[in-house]
Amino acid sequence: MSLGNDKFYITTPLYYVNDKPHVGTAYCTITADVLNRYHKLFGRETFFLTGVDEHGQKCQQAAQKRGLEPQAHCDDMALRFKEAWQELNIDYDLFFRTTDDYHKQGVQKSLQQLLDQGDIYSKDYSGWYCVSDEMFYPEKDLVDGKTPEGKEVIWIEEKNYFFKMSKYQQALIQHIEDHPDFIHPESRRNEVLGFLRQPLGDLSISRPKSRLSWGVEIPFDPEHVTYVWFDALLNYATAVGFQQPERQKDFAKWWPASFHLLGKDILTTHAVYWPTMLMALGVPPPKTLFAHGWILNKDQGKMSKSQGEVINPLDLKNLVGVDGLRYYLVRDIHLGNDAPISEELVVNRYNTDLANNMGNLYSRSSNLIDKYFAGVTPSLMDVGGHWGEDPSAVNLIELLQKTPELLRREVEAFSPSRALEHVVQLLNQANKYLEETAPWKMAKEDLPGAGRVLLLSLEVLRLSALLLYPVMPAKMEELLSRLGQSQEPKDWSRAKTFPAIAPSTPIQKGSPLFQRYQAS
Ligand code: ME8
Repeated sequence: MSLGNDKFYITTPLYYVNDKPHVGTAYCTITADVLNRYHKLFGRETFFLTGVDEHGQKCQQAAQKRGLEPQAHCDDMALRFKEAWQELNIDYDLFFRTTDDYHKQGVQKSLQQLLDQGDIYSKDYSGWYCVSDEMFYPEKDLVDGKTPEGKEVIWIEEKNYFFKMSKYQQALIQHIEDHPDFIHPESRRNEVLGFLRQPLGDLSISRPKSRLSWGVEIPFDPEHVTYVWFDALLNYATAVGFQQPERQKDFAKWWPASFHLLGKDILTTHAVYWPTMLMALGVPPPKTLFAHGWILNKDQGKMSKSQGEVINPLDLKNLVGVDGLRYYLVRDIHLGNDAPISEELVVNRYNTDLANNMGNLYSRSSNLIDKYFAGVTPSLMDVGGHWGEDPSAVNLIELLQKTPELLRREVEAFSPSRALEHVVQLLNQANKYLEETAPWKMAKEDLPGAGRVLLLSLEVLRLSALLLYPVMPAKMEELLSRLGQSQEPKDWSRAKTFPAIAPSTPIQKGSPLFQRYQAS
């Protein structure tokens, strides 16, 4: 796919503030953070947006339950999300809140524009509404009087304003057909095209204040507030300056967004409501929407705040560290698929890939450098001036030089789990090379030979640390520093440099990089 070489603007959904973050929302946010950090490493200027969705009935009810005013409830919840993201080392550029004034004004301007151009009308409406999803459901879609996912619906009769979404149905179908990268994975794209084979209705975009007062007031009817999805979706554009004349340059710079990451549960709102809203407003749709799968609970159902049974990401963090958790989520969950999570799975992955594979390579190499080379790297000249001709060294160097591009290709194809496999393979091969050559024995008869083996395994570690830095920023920073690379920039040219470690670089042996986790 072609992302262009310069800018990358990535978003997560804005999470509802009806409860605190859990491992499902952490999964989406960590994945976006990792993708963002990769694109930065590839040399792009990036912008990463996340935040919270504060309006709507769901939030109003959650505030009522706590005996708080909605704004006080939102302030508290926004803080909890921010704290969780800080603990998980999420490096966002903007934390968005839909209650911010500039956003509310952007929503009102958009509504006014659509009214003025004849894309909004009002009518009396009745239908089945699901508060949990904040959506109306057609009667035919209900299963035993509930939503297809089994959530409660209530009957509502009221005056609503409608956006003429149906007017843009053909243009949307055309857009999806002309832009194969617009919706990923492909199965989801087909799902949306299937949905669009039926006539598309218009979208109710208001709620009477008598039922719901917590929302952005409709600018042309103060008795109504804006439908929460219409308000929240606009965040992706108002965040970078949409409808703010003083920020036109920002908007021109960042829009269209490169990548909206979202769960498959909210694909319709993003793939149908959002692009038709943008088309009506005269703004191009985002480049790519990616619908990821669900983190499953014990019963193989979606882990969700409304269902109650959720894992706190911070508990898993206490087990294997932030980076261990981040690594598991990206390595074991193929983006787009559903996947289970449990302490056992997270710990197994941590032990296999991090404590054993990477950790062993580092501890063996650093210990031997300490023992035979006084803790500093020999120069290649001092150990024979070449890497040796044995096929395992030649193959390992070849793989090392290929790995950055192999990884990059997978990241750009939205497949970070496969990208990580390339690094794991490189580390596996380096460990095998160490086993075969046994530098701990070789050092006694052929010190230069052992030096070459160790230099090569340090090169593999250095490159792996750089390539895994977006996934495990703290641990890989530490590893790079132990390898004497803390002054080196983390950029793509360094990924392409071989050899990269200067002669006489001190290598710290230190404590294990990843302490092996022993189940109690
Ligand atoms: O839908 N597994 O907010 P939300 C994986 N406010 N991802 C999960 C998950 C799970 N078990 N549970 C939640 C909303 N997510 C709206 C969005 S955007 C303009 C408005 C993630 O709090 C997943 O990305 O219900 C899902 O789409 C998102 O959280 C929904 O969060």
